Amino acid sequence: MSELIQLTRENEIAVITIDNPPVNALSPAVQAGINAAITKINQDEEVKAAVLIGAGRTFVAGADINEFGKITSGKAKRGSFLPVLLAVEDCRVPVVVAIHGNALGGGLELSMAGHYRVAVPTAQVGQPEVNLGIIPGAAGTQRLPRLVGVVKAVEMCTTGKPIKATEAASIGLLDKLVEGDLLAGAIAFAREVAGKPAPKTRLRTDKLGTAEQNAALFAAARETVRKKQRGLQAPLAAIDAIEAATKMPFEKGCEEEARLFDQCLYSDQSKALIHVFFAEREVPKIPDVPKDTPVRPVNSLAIVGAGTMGSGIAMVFANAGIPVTLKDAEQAALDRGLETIRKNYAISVQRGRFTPQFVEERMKLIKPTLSYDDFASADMVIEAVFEGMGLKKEVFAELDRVCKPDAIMASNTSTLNIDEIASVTSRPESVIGTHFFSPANVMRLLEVVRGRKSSKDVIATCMQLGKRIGKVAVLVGNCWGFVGNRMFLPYIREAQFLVEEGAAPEAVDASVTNFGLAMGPLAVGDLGGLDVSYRIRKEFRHLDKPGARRPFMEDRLVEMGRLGQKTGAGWYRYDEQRRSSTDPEIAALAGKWSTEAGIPRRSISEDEARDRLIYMLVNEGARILEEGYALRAGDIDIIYVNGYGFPAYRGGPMWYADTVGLKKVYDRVCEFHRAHGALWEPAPLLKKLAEAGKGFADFQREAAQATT
Ligand code: T1G
Repeated sequence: MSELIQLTRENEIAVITIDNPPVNALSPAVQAGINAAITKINQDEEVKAAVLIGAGRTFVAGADINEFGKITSGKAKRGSFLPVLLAVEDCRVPVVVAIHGNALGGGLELSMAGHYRVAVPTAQVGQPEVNLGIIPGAAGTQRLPRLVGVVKAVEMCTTGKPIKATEAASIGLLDKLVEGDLLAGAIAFAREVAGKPAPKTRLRTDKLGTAEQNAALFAAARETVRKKQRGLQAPLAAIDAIEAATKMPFEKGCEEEARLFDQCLYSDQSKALIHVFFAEREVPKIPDVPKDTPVRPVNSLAIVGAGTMGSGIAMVFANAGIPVTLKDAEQAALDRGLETIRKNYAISVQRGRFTPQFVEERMKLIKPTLSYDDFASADMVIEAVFEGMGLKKEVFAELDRVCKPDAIMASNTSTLNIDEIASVTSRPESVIGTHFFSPANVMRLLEVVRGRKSSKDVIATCMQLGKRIGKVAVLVGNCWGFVGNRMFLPYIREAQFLVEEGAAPEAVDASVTNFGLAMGPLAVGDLGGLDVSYRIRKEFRHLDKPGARRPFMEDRLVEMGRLGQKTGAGWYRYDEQRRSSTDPEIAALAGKWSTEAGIPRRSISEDEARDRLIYMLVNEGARILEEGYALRAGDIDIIYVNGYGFPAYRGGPMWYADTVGLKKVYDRVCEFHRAHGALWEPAPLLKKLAEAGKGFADFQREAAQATT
């Protein structure tokens, strides 16, 4: 056998072990190895049953996702895993699949071709292919409904969410849960079934339902997908494939699945989602901070500021089991903070995300205080006070006095200069930015802001901490607005210009929500409060390009007291349940103010609005890349997908620009530059790549090659 597949014997039980670190992905060589092992078992009369198990930390996490890019780019042929699965299912002896860690995608499909499945209780099984814009491609949509029924199969294949082994056992997907040693348990189970007829999943039809039951079920499933997974193609294809399982013989169903799989695999959505998958795994790789950089322990956290952000951050760490000391200057503020935390937890319990017991345990981890004296033993402190440099400097001067020598001191600032904050301490190497996104206990994104003097162990600690607290931590540079907000502010500024030039707010927002963003820029402003960006615009007016056009619409709304959802009116009107409606007063105001400002009003197409919003992001992203404030174009994509509701199936702003073609994007930016002036000055990198016929991906590849 190859080193990827070992075949051993425990007396009359054969054991096939897959050993393809890190996740036993089903590369073509692994598939061939499994096939060879089955052939050997069929030829060995002494073998009465077989166990199939994974080495390392997990069973099989699926097909090797690296292969897909090779297939769609023509560098590799799409093989089929089906013959190997048939070989397993038609094996002369019963095959017991033993699962620990994850059996995902092809891993679950492989296990369903086995005659029996046993697992440790902590294992998870699933068909997550839709997260990659594809569907199960090895009869998963044909065998899963045969084992768990159509409803559960549709749910698992359209959401992509794995289920725990305990649930899988309760619905017949697993035959037994093994406490203790998995291999021993699987061998014992194999001995019990040896010599008996082995059930072949593909021959089962008892759970496939009837045509009339299924017709209603599939219609409802399609409706749900269209609502909850707006714009996504793969979940609908998965439903089609499962429907084929209920209407066709197994072989025909597999053919239909293969047709639908290819349709998805070659789609832009799948290429974008696979890019996001790998880009997210590139993010923790910091060229000058090696993977084995020592990290500081973070087993206790202190937070300064019990406002919305401080309370949310306290929940994030408490949820990860890290004790939190939460400080505010006044008891009333502290009480409000704890009340906010309790309310947020109550919502999570109501939604079934946490149990009351879990919440009680977490609340015990959060200790309120009014005094810095309680910070003395904290491994890390996060400052989350009002966004003013003066106050932050006061806080950090105090932290420098009270924190223990190796404490990490982080600021949750969203725009202020980390180096300036660090300058008031005696230990700038321990100062860093940890920019959480509101609501901190929900949004996955965490920008880790590297100060000029932030030490490598502090950076490594914060990047690793990200995964521990369930965040996607992205290292960004200390420019104004870091990466996300530095791109977002010109984006919302452009939205205002569009209204000032004649577009209705709802049309501006629709131009990007139709593109797939979760919310439009004006609705986002109303959600966060128009006074927030108003204050930022005022505070940083000195940074504006001299003579550049400035938006006036939102400032006027704020001065009228229209702050958005919190005042019942901003760009839109809001009822008590904060449901929005368009406000004719806005159109009247925009018309009046634009005329006064001498701005000609015109009708603006959805394409123009969308291009001006998305390409403003891209243009600023190109500057950030060139100036080195983001390590990779993929990092910018991960920031926008996880922090700003950019559709993952578009890959992120930089990936999307590459799919359009940078020459086309550049030409459009030049067109806007001619029409709208200095704010549309093309970024030099965008110009250079466009003229060279390259994309941001080429820039990233060439930069990576240059550093190796
Ligand atoms: N193929 C190739 N590499 C993979 C991989 C895969 N399926 N899964 C993970 N990796 C790499 C990953 O890039 C990273 O590499 C390392 O393993 C650790 O991953 C035929 C067509 C299993 C839950 O979608 O969800 O089967 O950065 O950091 O947090 O019908 O990996 O270290 O160089 O994520 O412990 C379906 C994808 C494929 C599962 C583990 N399967 N993987 O999470 O580690 S399509 C999936 C995951 C398919 C069939 C269809 C997670 C994980 P590096 P990690 P983790």
